[in-house]
Amino acid sequence: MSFYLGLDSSTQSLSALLIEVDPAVSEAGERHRRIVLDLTLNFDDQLPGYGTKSGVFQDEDPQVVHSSPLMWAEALDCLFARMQDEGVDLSRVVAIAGSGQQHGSVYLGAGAGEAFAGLDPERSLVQHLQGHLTRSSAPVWMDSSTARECEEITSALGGPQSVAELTGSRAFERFTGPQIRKFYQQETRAYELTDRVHLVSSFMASLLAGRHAPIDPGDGSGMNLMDIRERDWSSLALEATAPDLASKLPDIAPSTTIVGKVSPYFVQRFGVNPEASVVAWSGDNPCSLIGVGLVRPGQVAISLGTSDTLFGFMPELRVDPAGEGHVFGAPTGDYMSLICFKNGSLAREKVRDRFGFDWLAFDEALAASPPGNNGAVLLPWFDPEITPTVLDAGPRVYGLDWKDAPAAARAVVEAQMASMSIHSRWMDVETDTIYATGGASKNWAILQIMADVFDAEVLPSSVGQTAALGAALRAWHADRLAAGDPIPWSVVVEGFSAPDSAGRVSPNPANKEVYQNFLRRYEACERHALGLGPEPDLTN
Ligand code: XUL
Repeated sequence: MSFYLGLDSSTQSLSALLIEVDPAVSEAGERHRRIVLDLTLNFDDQLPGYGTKSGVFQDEDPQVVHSSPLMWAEALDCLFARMQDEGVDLSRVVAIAGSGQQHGSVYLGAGAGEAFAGLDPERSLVQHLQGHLTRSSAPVWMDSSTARECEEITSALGGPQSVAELTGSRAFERFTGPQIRKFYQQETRAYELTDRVHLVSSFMASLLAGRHAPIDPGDGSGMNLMDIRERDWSSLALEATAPDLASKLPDIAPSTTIVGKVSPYFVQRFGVNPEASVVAWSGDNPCSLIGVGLVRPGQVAISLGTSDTLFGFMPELRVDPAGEGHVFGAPTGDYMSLICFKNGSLAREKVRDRFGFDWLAFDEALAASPPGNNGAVLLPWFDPEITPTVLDAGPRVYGLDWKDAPAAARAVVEAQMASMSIHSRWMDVETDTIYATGGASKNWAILQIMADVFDAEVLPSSVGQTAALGAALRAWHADRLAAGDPIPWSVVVEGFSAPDSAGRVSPNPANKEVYQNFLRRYEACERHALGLGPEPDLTN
C-alpha cells in the first residue's frame, strides 16, 4: 500500500490529508483506497504569536490584507510534527502535492535558494528563512488595494478585454501582477533586492523540495502575468507590470511536474520517506476541482469557505465578456471557469455573531423565515467585495430589519446564492446538479437555499477538505505518470470524490417562482447600489 499526502495552505489553516492506495487492481477491477488521516492546524489558535485574525493581519485600511510567510513555514513544521505525534508512518509516503490559497505572494532575496538547499534539521524552517524575506508580509487574495495598478496594467495592455483574452481574467486587485507592481512602485529598493517572487503554493513546495519550485498553470493564471493559452509568462504582461520581472519569477511547469525528492530536512526531522517526490503545488480552487471530481464538462461546484467560489471544468477556453469571472488552468491540462466572492464564511459568521448564535441556532433562524424573505434584500459587502467589484465596504439593505434575526440570517444566505447565480451566467453551464463543498456545505438549511435559488440538485461532498484531497489525488496521478503507468483522471477521482448522495438536497418546486422573483429583485438592488440602476421597487 502506498501513501500520498495532500497539503492545503489556506487562508485560515494548514491541513494534511493522507490517502492510501493499493498499487494493484484486484481481479474484480477494484483498487483498495482510503483516507488515512485528515488533520488541520488553525493559524489563529495554534500559532497565536503571529497575531492573525482569521489567518490575516488587520490593517487600518480595510483594503490592505496581508499574512505571514513565516507563519506558513512554521505551520509546515508543526503539521509534520503532529503527524509524527499521531503515529503516522511517514516513511510510506510516495509523493506529496499541495494546494495554496491563490494569488498571495512571497518575496525572497538572492540567498533563499541556498537556504532551501541547505535546510538543517537542527533548526526550524522559520530560522532558515530569517533574513531572506525582502517583504516581511505577503499580500493575500483578500487584498483590494491595487485599483490604480490594475488601471495602469490594463491601459498598457490595451483594455480589460485584451487583458482577459491574454491572461484569462481582466486585471483584478488581488491578482499577483498588480500586487507586484504596487510593491515595485512603493518599495522600489526592496523590489530590486527581490530575487524570486513565489506564490503561496510554490513557496510551500520550495520548502518541501529544498529548492525553488515552479508555479503550475492553475495558480499561474491567477496572476495576470501568464499567457493562458501558452501556459507560460507573457512578456507583454510582465513588461506592463514591473521591470526585470522575468528574472524574478519561477518557471511555469505543468501541474504534474515532479519538483524533486523531498528535502532531507523532512526525512531527518520527521521520518519522511527519503524517496518521496514533491509534486508541483497548485491553487486551492484548481485542487478542489479534482477533489470534488470535476474532470468532465457539464457540472459545477460551489465551495463555501473563507471565500465562496463557484467553478466548473472547461474544455475550451472562453473568457467572461463582462470581466467578472476567471479562467484558470485546470490540473488536468484543460481549463476551469471560476467566480470568487470575498464575503463568504466571514460574512455568514458576522451575521451569526451579531445574534450570538451557534450554527444550529443559525439554521433554526433560517427555518423561521420564509423563502424570499418577504422581499427583504441584503447586499452582504461587509468587506470590500470581489464580485461585483465593491471597494467601499459596508452591507447595503433594502427592506431588511437588522433586528429581526431570522430575516437577517436568511438575507445573507439568499444574497450569497443569488449573487453566485447571477454572476455565473457567463459560464453557460446547465446547472442541474451542484457539488457543494467547504465548511458551510455541512449545513443543510444553507444547501436548501442553494438548491432553491439555482433550481438544481445539490450534492454535498463526502470529504470536508476537498482542496487537500485534490492535492493528494494529484500526488498519486503525477507519481504514476512519472513511473510510466498513467492513470486516467476519471479513475483517479473515482471513489474518493464521490459525493454524499444520502445528503442530496432537491429544490422545492413550491419555491421556484419565489426565487425567480427574488433573483430579479436582487439584481435590481445590486444595480441600484452600484449606481447602475434606479431605486428598486420592492413591492413586487
Ligand atoms: C480565488 C480566490 C480565493 C482564494 C481563497 O480566485 O481568490 O478563492 O483562492 O483561498
